[in-house]
Amino acid sequence: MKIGIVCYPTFGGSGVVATELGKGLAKSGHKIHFITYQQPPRLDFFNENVYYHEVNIPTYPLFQFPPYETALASEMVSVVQYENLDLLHVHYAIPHASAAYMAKMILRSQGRFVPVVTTLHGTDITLVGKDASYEPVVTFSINESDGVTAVSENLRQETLDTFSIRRDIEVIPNFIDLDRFKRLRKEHFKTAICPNGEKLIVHTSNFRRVKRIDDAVMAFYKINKQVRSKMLLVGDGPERARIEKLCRDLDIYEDVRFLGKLDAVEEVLSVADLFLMPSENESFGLAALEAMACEVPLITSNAGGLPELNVHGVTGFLSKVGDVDDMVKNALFILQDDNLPVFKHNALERAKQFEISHVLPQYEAYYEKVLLESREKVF
Ligand code: GMT
Repeated sequence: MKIGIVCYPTFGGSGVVATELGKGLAKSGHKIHFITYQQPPRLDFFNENVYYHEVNIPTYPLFQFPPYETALASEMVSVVQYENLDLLHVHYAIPHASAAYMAKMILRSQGRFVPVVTTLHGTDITLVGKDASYEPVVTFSINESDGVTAVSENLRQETLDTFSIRRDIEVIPNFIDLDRFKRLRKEHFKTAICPNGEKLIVHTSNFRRVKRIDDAVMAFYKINKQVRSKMLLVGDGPERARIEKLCRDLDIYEDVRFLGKLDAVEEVLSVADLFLMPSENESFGLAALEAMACEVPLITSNAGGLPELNVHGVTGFLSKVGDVDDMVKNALFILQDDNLPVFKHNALERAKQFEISHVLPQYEAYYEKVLLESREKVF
């Protein structure tokens, strides 16, 4: 198949999933055309089946906001026409689904039909999408997509509960490449960070409010009073300055390191003993899956799709959003020497269920289904 993939080319989960999906499909022989405003961070290799089309967004003094959606739709039209694409797969509803609808209509006016698959990732539904400023467009473009997938059952249900959706939504979870995400031998790194045998606790995110990083830091503060530990915070974003201040106020700045955005996050995860994800909302929790693949047990909130990933009492524990004391109690249980190896083992076993080789065929089968139904629509 010749597939156009549209995504946000950032370190964020939706961009990572879209890029890794495209890479996987290209390795399976499909021709993949990325259409983005910048090279996605994980698109850093050569493959004869991968093409990259940059969306050029010309500015003009009249524009307070450059019309990205218009430029994107035009680029989609051009790539579909000249590369003869079979299908467009857009990740994140806003504004990619509506831009794809515009491209589809332009192409249709020229006698060319291209089906559009939209994947919902979370914040496009749970945070931004339901805002009245966007809701009518989100509802319309989901309904007008030829196929819609959501990354968890919880997100599927939330989409159906929030918007007036007249179509099926297929659940296809996030996935992991276990060749890349595995526990690497990085003992020297562990010794450098934890010179006195401390436990190592990790959080990775884009440092947005929805991640409740204060809860992660407060949990660490309390854990550290009972079990000597260190904390690594990977990522960056709007909450960074506030969280740094919190660490100074709690006088734990010596024990907490901010690593910023990292490409090789698996190297950090390889030396971690525990991963914290206390999010207010989390449609799937790709960062937690990456941790599990590196044999790191989880302490998460029970928000969104996290219960579909983190098996309570097996791969870690779930707590109510904001219940830091419960997270601390569970963390101390996992960190006991007798328990830690069991949870680590279980985390990896669970991660195996989300191996890319299981999930990629689900997307391929879904594309086939959409293409078949679309042909029926056209003829
Ligand atoms: O986590 C973020 O804030 C980034 C966000 C995104 O859209 O890039 O991630 C969302 O999509 C990921 C991939 O499907 C999911 O694993 C994340 O759980 C989801 N984030 C939220 O729902 C907050």
